[in-house]
Amino acid sequence: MNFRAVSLLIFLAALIAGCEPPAEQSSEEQTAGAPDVVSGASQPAGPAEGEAIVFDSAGTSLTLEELVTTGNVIWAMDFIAPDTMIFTERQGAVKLLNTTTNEITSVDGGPDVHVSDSGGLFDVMVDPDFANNGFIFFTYIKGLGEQSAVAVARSRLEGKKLVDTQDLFVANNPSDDHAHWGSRVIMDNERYLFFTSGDRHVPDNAQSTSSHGGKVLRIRADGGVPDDNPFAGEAGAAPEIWSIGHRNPQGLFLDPGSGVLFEQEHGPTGGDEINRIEKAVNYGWPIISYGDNIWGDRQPEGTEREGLEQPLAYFKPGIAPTGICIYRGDRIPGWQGSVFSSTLRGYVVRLELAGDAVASEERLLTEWGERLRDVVEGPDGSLYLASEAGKIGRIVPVESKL
Ligand SMILES: [Ca+2]
Repeated sequence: MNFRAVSLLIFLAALIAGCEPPAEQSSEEQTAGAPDVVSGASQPAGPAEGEAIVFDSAGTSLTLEELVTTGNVIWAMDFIAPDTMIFTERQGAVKLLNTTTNEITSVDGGPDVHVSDSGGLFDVMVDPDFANNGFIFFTYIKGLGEQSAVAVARSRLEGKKLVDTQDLFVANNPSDDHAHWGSRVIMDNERYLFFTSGDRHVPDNAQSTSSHGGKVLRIRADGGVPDDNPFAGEAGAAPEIWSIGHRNPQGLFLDPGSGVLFEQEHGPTGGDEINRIEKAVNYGWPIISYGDNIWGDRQPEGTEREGLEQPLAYFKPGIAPTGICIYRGDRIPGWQGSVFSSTLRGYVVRLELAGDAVASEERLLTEWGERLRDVVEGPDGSLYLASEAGKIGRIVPVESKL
């Protein structure tokens, strides 16, 4: 059966299930309503109650510790102290988790979030100089009348309260569409903020240098625009743009080991990508893709064209990727330099890279059965995962357990 035929089956299955997809459907949304026909199996069931998940990876016996369950979609995590995580829930809440006692503390204040089907409060990023300035950065959906737009905000955390919240950026492509937002934010060593913005179901946004849609963007920590951004001096162009041709980029990570900026995005169907982001480069969407835009009328012309960058890795069938990080800890030595992608398909992808190529791939935690929203390395060298069911888990070596 060819890929088209499989795609048609997905479409028919979705119709039968009574969940007719919108005009264009991303791999993210397919996992939400339609059966997972591509892999031929529904999401795996979770483990029996009280049964530990133990698995081997890179020569180490590992186990998953489930810390908490909030019941809400946890979108992002970061750390303000070695044992204190700050995390976001898509419905707008910001919370602290003590990763030793598992105590959760609600935080007041923060951005005024517009909540829709798949949008609301997204990423959270702790300023590298947090101990001195208290800054916390967020990406979120800002309501603009009947429409909404991706925004980046900065607050200051005072105890259990976010104060002095201000928008640093509001995207110039507001829409009443309710998906394809992106969005993640990171800060580099020179205190530039890099963040992602999705195409909002307007594929041509991604190729337009006047639109913030479908881009990686770069601003200063105070919201100002650096004048060495690639389109900063161009008439009619959006000066915040750093790279173009992205679809729905939900992962962004600056690797402290290599200095490389990694981006990860949902493709149309079977074209999810990991890219190495460089200034002014065009990553191709919607002109080229390894996926089929089966729900839309804008079909990629193929997989390659001169002048358009190839992904570092692509996934076909898709994995519905969300967060991404590179492991640089010492607690699990075999994982040094591995790329981790959390996915909505109920597993974590681990890639080993060799130069510009993927040397090996494995899928972990299928037995947990969680739709995963984020993956981060903690200060303790454990790998933390967050799920749409509101679970936070931590992968640790078996021998480190008492
Ligand atoms: Ca691409």
